[in-house]
Amino acid sequence: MIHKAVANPNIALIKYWGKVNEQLNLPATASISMTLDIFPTTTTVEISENLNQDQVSLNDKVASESFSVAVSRFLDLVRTRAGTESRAIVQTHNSVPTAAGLASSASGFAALALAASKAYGLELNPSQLSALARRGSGSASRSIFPGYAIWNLGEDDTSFARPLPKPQLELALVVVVLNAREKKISSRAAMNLTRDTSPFYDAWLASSKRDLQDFQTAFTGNNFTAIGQIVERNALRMHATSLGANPPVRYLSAESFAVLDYLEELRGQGLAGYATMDAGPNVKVLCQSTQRQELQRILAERFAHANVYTCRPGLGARYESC
Ligand code: 2P0
Repeated sequence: MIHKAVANPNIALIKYWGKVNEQLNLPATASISMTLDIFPTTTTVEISENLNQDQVSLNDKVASESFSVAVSRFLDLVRTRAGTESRAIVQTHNSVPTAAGLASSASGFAALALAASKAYGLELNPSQLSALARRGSGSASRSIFPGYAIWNLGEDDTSFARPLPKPQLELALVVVVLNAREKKISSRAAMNLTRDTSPFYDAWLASSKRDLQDFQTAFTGNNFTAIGQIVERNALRMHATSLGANPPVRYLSAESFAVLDYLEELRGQGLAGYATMDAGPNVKVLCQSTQRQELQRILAERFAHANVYTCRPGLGARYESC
């Protein structure tokens, strides 16, 4: 039987940047995200008793060695829990355009966790599913849930995400893809290097804790200006601690800052967008939903070679039996 699951990417509004346990992907700080309504990953898992190793494909092609190994290691976790050694055929499709520069590990491991746990007969509640997805990629723990999610600290079984109540505010993101090239250093390597070498890392941990509290106050109070300011400063602080690493981790480009400059100018004109950036130069602009199309238009006009997308809070991971 083929088990199919679909999951969407998420963007952290309060970032995860640093682990206390690398093997288990246990975060050093809690994070908050928006699951997007675009670019789903669809994954099917079919157990086959005739295979002596997993067969993994990505976008209809045999997957690379590193991708296949990551999938097999993840399936090993599921197999251990299920008490079986049966191998599986895994097919993954990312709908994110290669030019989008949006990480697919969050949607990918969320979809794989759901499809694989069903295929191997595990009965997991959403918290357990989130904790399992976390083992593949930390940020995947948040893509299990629709809308907004908070991923808490904890031990192996207790570090999972949970949904945040929907705010009255209708928020959106405008994604400005300045450069879709593969990042120079993976976020996994960069966050470890930052933790191990940046003199600003402890300050990041302390400020991130405050940002999280402030964000929750602003979010439950539907205070968009405060939400935007906190989100932008939290992202810049993540990049600041990374810049302090040795060697420095420098993800932002001059053009990323040009977008930030322009957003500041636009805010002065009543078009309110706030920036957040991840492990690359691309800028995601948080705004109120009513202004998303105007922001998309004006940003696409100013940064003419960029691809500019808009999205809103989307669905969590879902299972479709076939
Ligand atoms: C986040 N990022 O909170 C942060 C902000 C990138 C910048 O989570 O090592 O792929 O697999 O747990 O989740 C990207 O890192 O890292 C990430 P692993 P992951 O979204």
